[in-house]
Amino acid sequence: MSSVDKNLSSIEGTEVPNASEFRFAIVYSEWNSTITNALKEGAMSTLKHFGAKQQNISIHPVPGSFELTLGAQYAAEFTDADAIICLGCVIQGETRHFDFICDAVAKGITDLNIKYNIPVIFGVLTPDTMQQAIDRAGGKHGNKGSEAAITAIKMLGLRNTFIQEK
Ligand code: DLZ
Repeated sequence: MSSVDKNLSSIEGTEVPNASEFRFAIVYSEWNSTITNALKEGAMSTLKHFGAKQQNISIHPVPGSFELTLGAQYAAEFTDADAIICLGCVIQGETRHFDFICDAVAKGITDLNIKYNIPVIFGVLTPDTMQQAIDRAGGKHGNKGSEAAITAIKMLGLRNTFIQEK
């Protein structure tokens, strides 16, 4: 299914919990900063749209997407974040660097979800071209940073549902 069909940036009709009591850390890559800054802005404005308080959102840059895993681990260890949103953009190049970075960060972030038992959201674009990245960072395919923020809030809502039912 294409990202057009799964565009969570169209938030009407989706049930997103109130985020006013949640704390978030955003870890973002400085590589492809035009894109990652747009993802970060999308994430922040969406968190606030759903009630998150500015003082409950901490922002942490890392050099490249490969460093997102350790950046997120630091956030899990050293902040009181309920959820961590990782934002990056790895563009397919002529070498296998792309595969190594994408595989490593996907696995690293997956492991952090389990290790810390908190949502660590994979908001990493892996496009073939810069235009595809632009399209997904506030362009015609929405803003994947915004979608990552919604995912974080929904996962915290799910956590609270389980806690209340216990
Ligand atoms: C080295 C590299 C390359 C070639 N491409 C990207 C990219 O498209 N997106 C990105 O976020 N980072 C890239 N990097 C940097 C790596 O993520 C990492 O910072 C370095 O390999 C140092 O560990």
